[in-house]
Amino acid sequence: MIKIWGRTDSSNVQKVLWCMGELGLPFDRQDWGGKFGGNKDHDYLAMNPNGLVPTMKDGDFILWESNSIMRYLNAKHGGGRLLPATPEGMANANRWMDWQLSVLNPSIVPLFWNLIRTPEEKRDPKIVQNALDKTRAAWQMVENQLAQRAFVAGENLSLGDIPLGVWAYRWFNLPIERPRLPNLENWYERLKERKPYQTHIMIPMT
Ligand SMILES: N[C@@H](CCC(=O)N[C@@H](CS)C(=O)NCC(=O)O)C(=O)O
Repeated sequence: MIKIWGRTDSSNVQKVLWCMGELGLPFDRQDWGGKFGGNKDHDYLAMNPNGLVPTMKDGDFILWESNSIMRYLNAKHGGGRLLPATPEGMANANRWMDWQLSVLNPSIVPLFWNLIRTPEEKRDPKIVQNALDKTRAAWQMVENQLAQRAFVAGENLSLGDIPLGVWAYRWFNLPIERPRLPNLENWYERLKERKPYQTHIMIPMT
């Protein structure tokens, strides 16, 4: 049984849970990190020196970094079906996974932290505005990508959609003004129809 350490409200844990849901993989998850703690314990740090969640164990194989865990699970237990078969298609999906880490995350995380995890009187309007501007620009890129295809790397859901879809749920539920991005909205509607998305992503934001 694949083992996962990580709390269910972590965006990075959610990626892995959604991925396992798409692949139909059973798993044994333990609440870890955040209010549950445990992530700075000696034994945990021996598995994941970052002291972050998620961590995965499959047999004797231990892995951290959510995007790498998804790539591993898809290759090892999913027959690669969550990535397009061609090198170009695969690179495209991988590119959006990397882009989530390098561009979308630094834009949207400060917005999420200020609006959801910071008491109103302590919020910094400058950080919020700056994050909002950057996040709108980031989603506009996804909007353009989705003009020609149902999902970011083609007509089927791929690993490229998962890191973006986790944050799309937060984006569409934050108390902010959003520009009209019809392709992004239609893609988000398609994600919301998926059972693993409903189970692992569409939960209260904390
Ligand atoms: N790049 C890592 C980032 C992991 C990460 O930042 N995890 C956060 C939760 S989203 C964490 O462990 N925070 C500390 C905690 O939960 O106690 C990944 O994608 O797995």
